[in-house]
Parts: sequence; structure tokens; C-alpha cells
Amino acid sequence: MLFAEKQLDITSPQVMGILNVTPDSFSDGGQFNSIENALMQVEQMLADGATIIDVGGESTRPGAADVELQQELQRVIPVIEAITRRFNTIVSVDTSKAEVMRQAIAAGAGLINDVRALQNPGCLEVVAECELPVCLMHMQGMPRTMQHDPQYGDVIGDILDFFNDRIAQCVAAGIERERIIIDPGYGFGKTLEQNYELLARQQELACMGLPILSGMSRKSMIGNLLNCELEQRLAGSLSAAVIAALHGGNIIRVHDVKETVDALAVLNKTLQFRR
Ligand code: 8Y7
Repeated sequence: MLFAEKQLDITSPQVMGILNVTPDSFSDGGQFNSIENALMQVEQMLADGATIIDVGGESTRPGAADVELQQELQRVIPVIEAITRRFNTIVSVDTSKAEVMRQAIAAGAGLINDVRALQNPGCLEVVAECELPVCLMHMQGMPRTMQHDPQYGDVIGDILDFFNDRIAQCVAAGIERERIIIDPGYGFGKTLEQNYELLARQQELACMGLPILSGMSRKSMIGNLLNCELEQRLAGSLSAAVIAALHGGNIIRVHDVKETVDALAVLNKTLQFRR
């Protein structure tokens, strides 16, 4: 798949490293420090084997408030510019705002990652006008309320219906089907049971014939199962990453890049001997 002039083979699962540029990373004094800090994090993630860096300035955790446009632009655009200037890597922009997408593309982003699947005003048009891949994520409800009793007929069937609808909208707007990546959206309007059914049956999404992105790193589906805090979720997250890769995941979005790359290397070596 081609991400802004950069070719990436996703037939073996690739690791997307999460770079967080939300306010706490700014607490130690202004933009210079936060950009230097971001570049150091990126350098480490690339050394550890990440092939995509996901940059996001809006918290989408359950209960998060909407971040204003100007604030999101100020957080994200200088960081994307700095990364693309310094490193030869693929930068993904995690945003749902058309203007952030537009400026991120101009700053060198190689992938649009939208947890709202281009449903906000202007997003379809911005993505149609560029040639970048786009990740459409499934979410039931909106971040503030999505964990209040999510309901499905059939979790996979409902998510496939959602993707068929969104892909039709994308294609009608001029976004080629070949540019689309789908993501079941673990934790976005799903109970623990629904998240694990989705992971068990993730391979069924492959019937769409599109690459699959999976993100479960440190999420509540790990923490609530194991009854542990964020910093104790590494082993659970690695297990989820390996299962996602085994069930058709092409890109795995994680915080702990080195550990995930190692875990996936063991999986890949094993799969080499499958008959
Ligand atoms: C996902 C995501 C988040 C995910 C994609 C977190 C931005 C929540 N989760 N993007 N973003 N897929 N594509 O805990 O699962 O990382 S934010």
C-alpha cells in the first residue's frame, strides 16, 4: 500500500506506534520541549520497529470533551512537520476534523486515521482531494456516552453493515475503495463481551477485501478483564496484538512498540511453517 510516496508491505502485520501530543506532554514548558520530546519518542519507536507513527491531539477516551480546532491544530501540525522533516517514516494523523486533515496532509502526513469514519462535515471532500489511504473506524455512539449500554444485533454483522454504508459514501465522494483501511474500533461503544467476540471473529471482516487495523493496546477490554491499571496491561496487550494479527490484522496500533514487534516476530516465524 502506498502512503504519500512511501510503499509499505502490509502482508505481514505492521506496528503503528502511538504518539500522544495531548496537554500533559506540554506541561514542561512550551512547544520546543514538546516537539523535541515527540521527536525522541518517534526515534525510539522507529528503532524498535514501528513503520507508522500515529499522531493525535484529541482524546477519544470515554467521557472526553471535544478539543477546539485551533488547539488541535497547534498540538498536531508542528509535530507532523517536525517528524516528516527529520525521519523517513509514515505519519498517520488521528483526527475527525476536516481542517486538521487538510493541514496534516500539507505537512506530510501519509495516512488519515478517523475514529468517526469521515462522518464530520468536509472530511469526505478533503480525503477525496488527496491520494492518501484512510482508516475508517467503527464506533457506536459518541465518545462521551458510547459506553452507556451499547447494543448490537450481531456485532460483526452490524459492523459490516456500517462499513458497507461508509464505503459507499466514500466511493460516491470520489475516494477509491483501494485507499480504505477498516478498523472494528475496539472499545468504542462495545462491552467487554462484545470486544472479545469481535476479536474472536475479526477474520470475518476480511470478507470486505480491505486491510484491517486493530487497536487494543492498554484498553479497558484488557484492564477490566485482568482487573489492572494502565501500567500493568502490557502482557494482556501483547496477547491481544498477536490474536489480532492471527485474525487478519494488517496494522496493529500500540503503545509498546518493541515488545509488540518481538511478539509478532514469533507469530510470523511460526506462520511460515503452516500448511
Ligand atoms: C483507536 C484509534 C484510539 C483504535 C484507530 C486509545 C485514535 C483510544 N483508539 N484509532 N484511536 N483504532 N484506528 O485507547 O482502536 O488508544 S484512541
